[in-house]
Amino acid sequence: MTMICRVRTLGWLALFLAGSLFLGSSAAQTAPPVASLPSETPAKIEAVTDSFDYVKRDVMIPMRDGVKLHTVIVIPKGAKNAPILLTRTPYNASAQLSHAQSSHLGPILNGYDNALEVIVEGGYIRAVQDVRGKYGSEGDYVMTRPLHGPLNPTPVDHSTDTYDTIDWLVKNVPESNGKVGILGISYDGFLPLMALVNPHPALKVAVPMNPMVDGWRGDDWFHNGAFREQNMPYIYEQEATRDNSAQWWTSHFDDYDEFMDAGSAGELGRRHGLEQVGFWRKLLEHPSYDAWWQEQAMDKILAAQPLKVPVMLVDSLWDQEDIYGAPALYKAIKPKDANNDKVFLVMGPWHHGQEIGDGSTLGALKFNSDTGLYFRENILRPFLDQYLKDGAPKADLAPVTAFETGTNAWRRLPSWPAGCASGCTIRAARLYLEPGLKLSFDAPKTADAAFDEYVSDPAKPVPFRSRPIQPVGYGGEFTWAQWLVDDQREASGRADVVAFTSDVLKDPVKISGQPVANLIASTSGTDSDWVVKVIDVYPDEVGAQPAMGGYQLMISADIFRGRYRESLETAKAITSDKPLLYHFLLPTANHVFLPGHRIMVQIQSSWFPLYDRNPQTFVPNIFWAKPGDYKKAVQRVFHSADQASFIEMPIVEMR
Ligand code: PG9
Repeated sequence: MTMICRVRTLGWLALFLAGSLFLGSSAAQTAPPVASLPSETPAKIEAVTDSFDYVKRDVMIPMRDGVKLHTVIVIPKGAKNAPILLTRTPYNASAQLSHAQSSHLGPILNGYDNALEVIVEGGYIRAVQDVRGKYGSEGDYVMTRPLHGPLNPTPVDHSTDTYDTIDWLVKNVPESNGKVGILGISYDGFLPLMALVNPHPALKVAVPMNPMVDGWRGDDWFHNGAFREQNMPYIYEQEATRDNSAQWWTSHFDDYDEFMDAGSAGELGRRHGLEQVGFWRKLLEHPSYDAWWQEQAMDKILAAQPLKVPVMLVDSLWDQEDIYGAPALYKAIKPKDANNDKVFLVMGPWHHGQEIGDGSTLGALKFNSDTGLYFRENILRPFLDQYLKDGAPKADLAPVTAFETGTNAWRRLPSWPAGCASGCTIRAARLYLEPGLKLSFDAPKTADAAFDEYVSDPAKPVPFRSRPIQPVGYGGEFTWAQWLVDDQREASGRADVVAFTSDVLKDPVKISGQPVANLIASTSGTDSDWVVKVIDVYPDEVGAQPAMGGYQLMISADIFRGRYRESLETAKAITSDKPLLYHFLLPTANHVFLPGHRIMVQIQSSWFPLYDRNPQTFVPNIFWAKPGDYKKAVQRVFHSADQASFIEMPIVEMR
C-alpha cells in the first residue's frame, strides 16, 4: 500500500518537473536542480588485447550479389606468410572461435570443428564464416542450399560464396601467404564439397570430414526411404530463426513416447507448427528419391566435375549421422584421380566428428590409443602442411588410411576397399541365414525349414536403443553419439526381432567394404521396413573387460523401406504374403571378427523413434499416415535352398 502511494507521488513529481521545463526557463530556474548520477558503462568498451597471442577480426565480406557474410578471422600474433584454414558454417562462427574467454589461441579454438593441434601448433590463420541467412550473415537461409540450377534459380550458392570469400581473404589478410584450405565436419563438411565446384585458384586443399552427401540414401534425413524423425527438432531450430533462438519443445521425457503420441511425423510437425519452415515443407513433398534429391546429391555432382583440388575424405566407421557420405564420395571421385595423388580417404573408429576429439574409446569400446590425436598429428597435419605451407615436405600418406576394428590397428592401404597393402583380395562371400537361427557360409539344404517369422506391431515398435530414449544431442548427459555401438543383446531377445548366429569362429574373419543384404522376405501387410544388422558377438566372458562378455556390437546395419524395393523413385505397394527380394547395401566396415567370437545377423521391422514407423499398410505418403493405417504384420524371412537369404560379406583373403 505504502509503496503504491510513493510511486504515485513520484509520478506526480515527474509530471510537475516536465511541466516546469515546458513552461520556460524562468520557471525552470526556480526549480530545484535535478540530481544526476552518470552511467558507469562507457559508450563503447575497447578490449585491451596487448597481452593476447592472437588478433581477432570481425568482418562482413561482400558476395557478388551484394549480400555480406559475417566472418571471424583469428591470426596468431606476428604471423607472416601464414596459410588460412577456412570453415563455413550454419552453426555460429563467433561461437566457434570463442570456446573460452582467453588471451590464448588454444582455449578459444578448443571445440567444434577446430582441429586444435593442427591449427595452433601449425601457425595457421583461422577463418570461420556464417553461411548466408545464419547468425551474423545477411541473406536468405536454405538448408544445404543447392547449386545454382534447376533447384536454385538465384545466381548464388555455396560454390560462389566460397569463391568470393577466398578471393576477399587472400586480398585482405596481409598476414597470409595466399593459400587457403577448407575443412569442416558434417554440414561444415558438406560445404567444402561445394567449394570444389569451380574452385578459387587460391584453394589448395579440402578436408570434408563426415560430410553430408546424400540426404535420402543414407545421411541425415532418410536412410533408403525411412525418415529420421528424431531430426525434426534440428529442422525447427535451424530454420525457424536466424540465430536458432526458437527452440523445439517436448511433452515427454522419453522420445519413444513423444513420437508415439503424435502418430505420424507429419502430425508431430503439424503440432509444432513446423510447416512454417521451408525445408520441412520440401521434405513433406519429397518422400521418395526423386529428381529433387538426386540433383543435389554431392557424389553425383562431384563425379561430373573436374578434379582440381587435393581432397582428404574423413569417414567415421560408427557415424550415427552421415555414415553414407564419405565412402560414397570416394567411390564417385576416386576414378577421376588418374595419378592417384588427389583423393585420399581416412576411416577411423569414431562417432560423427570424433576425429577432432578424444578417440581412445567409443561407448564400451577401447582402442588402446587416442585414435583422434593420431589422425590429427600424423595424417591431417602433414597433409594440410604439404599443400598450404611454403616449402613444406610431401606428406608420407597412403592413399587410404583405415583403422581396422577388432584388431585395433591402423592400416595403410593402396585403395578402398582393400584388405591389406598387397597380397590379398576381397571375395564377396555369402553368409546364409539358416534354419534353427543359424548363420553359415554353407548354403541351406533343400529339406530345411523354409522361413522364420515374427510379428511386427507398429503399436510397439522396436526401440533403436534402451529407453528412456534421449533426444539427439551432444555433451553433458547425452549419449546419442554412441548409439551405433550400443549392446544389441536386448534386441536379440525380443519376439519381434529374429537373430541368426554363427558357430564360434576358429579363425579370424576380416571384412573390408560394404556388406550387402539379400533378404527374401514376405509381409502380411502391403508395406514394410527391413532393418538388417551385422553384429560381432563377443565371447561369453572377456577377462580383460568383463562388461564386454557376450556383447553384441553392430558392425554394419541399416534400414530399407520396402515400398522402394523396385524403384527408389516410385513407391509401390508390396504384394502381401509373397516372398520377395530386398537387396540393399549396408554401411562400410573394416573389421576383424576374432577367433572365439560369433557373427550374428538381426532382422527387425522398426528402429524407433530414430526412424518413423512404417504403417505396414501402403499409403501414398507415410508422413501423413492415419492412426488406422498402422497395422500388425506377420513378417517371414526365408532361408530354404531355393529362397535363400544371405548377407554378401566383403571377405579379405590372403592370396
Ligand atoms: N549431421 C548434421 C547435419 C548435416 C547436414 C544437414 C543437416 C544436419 C551436422 O552435424 O551438421
